[in-house]
Amino acid sequence: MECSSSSSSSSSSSASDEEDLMREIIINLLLASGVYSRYENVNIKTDWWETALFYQIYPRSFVDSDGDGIGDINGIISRMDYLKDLGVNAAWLSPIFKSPMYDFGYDISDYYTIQPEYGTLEDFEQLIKKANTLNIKIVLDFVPNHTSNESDWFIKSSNKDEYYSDWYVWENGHIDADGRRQPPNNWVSVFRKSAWTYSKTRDQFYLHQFSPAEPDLNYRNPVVAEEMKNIVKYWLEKGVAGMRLGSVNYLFETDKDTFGGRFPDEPKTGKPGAVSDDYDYLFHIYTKDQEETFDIVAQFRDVFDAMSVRNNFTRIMMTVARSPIKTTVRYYGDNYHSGAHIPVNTVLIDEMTSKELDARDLKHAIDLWISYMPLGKPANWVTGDHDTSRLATRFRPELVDAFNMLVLLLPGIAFTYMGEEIGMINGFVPWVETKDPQACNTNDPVNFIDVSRDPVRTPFQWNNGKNAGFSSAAKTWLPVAEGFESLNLEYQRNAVRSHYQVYRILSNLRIRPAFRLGRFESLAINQDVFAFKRWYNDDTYVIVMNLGKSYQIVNLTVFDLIFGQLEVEASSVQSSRSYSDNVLATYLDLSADEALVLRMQV
Ligand SMILES: *[C@@H]1O[C@H](CO)[C@@H](O)[C@H](O)[C@H]1NC(C)=O
Ligand SMILES: *[C@@H]1O[C@H](CO)[C@@H](O)[C@H](O)[C@H]1NC(C)=O
Ligand SMILES: CC(=O)N[C@H]1CO[C@H](CO)[C@@H](O)[C@@H]1O
Ligand SMILES: [Ca+2]
Ligand SMILES: [Ca+2]
Repeated sequence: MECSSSSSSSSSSSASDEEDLMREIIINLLLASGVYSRYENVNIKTDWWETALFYQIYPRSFVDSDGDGIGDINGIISRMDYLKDLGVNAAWLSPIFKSPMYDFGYDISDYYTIQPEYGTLEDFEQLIKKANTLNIKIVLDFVPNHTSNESDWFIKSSNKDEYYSDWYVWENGHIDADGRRQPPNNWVSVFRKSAWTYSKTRDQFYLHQFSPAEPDLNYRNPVVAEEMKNIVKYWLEKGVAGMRLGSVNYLFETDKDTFGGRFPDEPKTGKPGAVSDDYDYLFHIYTKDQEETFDIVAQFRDVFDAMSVRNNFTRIMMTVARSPIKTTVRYYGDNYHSGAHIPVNTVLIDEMTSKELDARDLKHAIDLWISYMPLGKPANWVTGDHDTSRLATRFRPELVDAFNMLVLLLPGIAFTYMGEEIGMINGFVPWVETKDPQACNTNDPVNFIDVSRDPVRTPFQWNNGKNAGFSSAAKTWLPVAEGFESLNLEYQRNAVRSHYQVYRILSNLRIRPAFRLGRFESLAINQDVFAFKRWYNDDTYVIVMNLGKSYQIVNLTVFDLIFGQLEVEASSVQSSRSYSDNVLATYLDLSADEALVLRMQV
């Protein structure tokens, strides 16, 4: 097979000529529909989501349309064309429902209403409309585990309203020897400190696995489960293509009836340095991954399936459960329980914890997911979200393209957290401007930085104007990250080589059968160089990345059936290679941090 683009002659002229040529090639590559239409004829049916590129929008920080310093739905509408341009198939939005914002929307007070500062239901309907015209799907974050402590449901429950009384997990505490009120047991919340907060109104403690502003719903009450399913139905009927069920592994706590009616203490981990307020002080055997969870997940799935049949368009369910691998992949479902379409895979975050990247660790992480997930289901890859340090900061800015190559070209579904396509770095948010409850909870103006999630939520950097083009406000809800004058979309759009340009090339490559449907094989060629092969019929690619800080020479014929010459299809920004350059399979020199997408010449 031969790529239908005919530019095989690579001239070696002056740098600026070469840049012009490069730009021209990129533009042709992206715009000449003929290049890609050939691939679209491959007649293997995949459903829309199975190879989709998902883009996560954190609405508060994407675009502010009305100058109040807070991103909003109209802002998102105004940039839908940008998503189209990027090659995105679906956007998933962090929560946009009504919320007092103690946890920035993850504490929902009304699942049927849009948070007013983000817009109205009409705005949201406009968003769906606009997305439909561009053939982009919209997925919403749902947060089934807990509501806001300021929701009507919780207020009524606190007041022992007959209907709502059992909607939350209420327990008596006890008075200790010193006459102090103590919580029911030793459970600790993910955000530190006791998972129980006393309610004066009800004279009982309520459970919150996250912040005290986020009381856990009681899924042992069937009325609660029904109501939550109704919410899913409501939004699917509004036209959303799916919902993301965050923290599903926290839905159930152990059945206290099997412990004589009292929730038991969780055992201590004995982890050095962990104090009783810390989440890792305990093993969470009674508060995470309970068996009942898989049953409720299957019940939710039924709602999605019913809706998919009704409208002849698959509505997808994503689940997030950061658990041991064998547990996480159970959310795919089995013979007894249907599961999620997409159990979100965070191995590229959870397993790649060292700044000193090792190609063998990377191979190991990828193999981990592929080995444990059920055969025949699509994999999915995530390198970041609104809780996780950005790629450029977690590793090195030079490795942004390599990680985008992984996410976009590994088999299956890809997720990009907004800003990773331009390699945004964590912003600096000082203590006085800190908003994240997880950081505030430390009460520590020095060490808060270790847990604060604000740095990854700073406004999207559109251009070098006021507030990086995010907002016209005098002050934005979080400060714009330093360095936006040169690290922004507009700058990268005009640059010949930039993370953005690489990303667009990758999202176009993704459409080819080798990446949509092809087989996969990977190798840690040595400690620093990771490579993988994707092929479909005789169309074969090798993606190779030097994760180390020194020059490397590798021989790609270590892969079966790789030989001769390979042509460069994409190269990381610091690579000296350009599109259509040739390299020898037997001898490839890679500079530090260089990453390439190569195509076999046959
Ligand atoms: C809800 O929780 C937040 C955070 O803990 C607290 O500041 C607020 O007062 C609570 N609201 C009510 C109505 O109790
Ligand atoms: C369902 O949609 C597919 C394409 O998305 C179409 O081929 C098929 O005919 C549709 N079926 C019905 C019953 O409308
Ligand atoms: C990745 C993710 O969705 N994280 C959220 C999990 O739930 C907590 C509590 O609602 C949020 O604070 C996180 O942002
Ligand atoms: Ca706004
Ligand atoms: Ca729960």
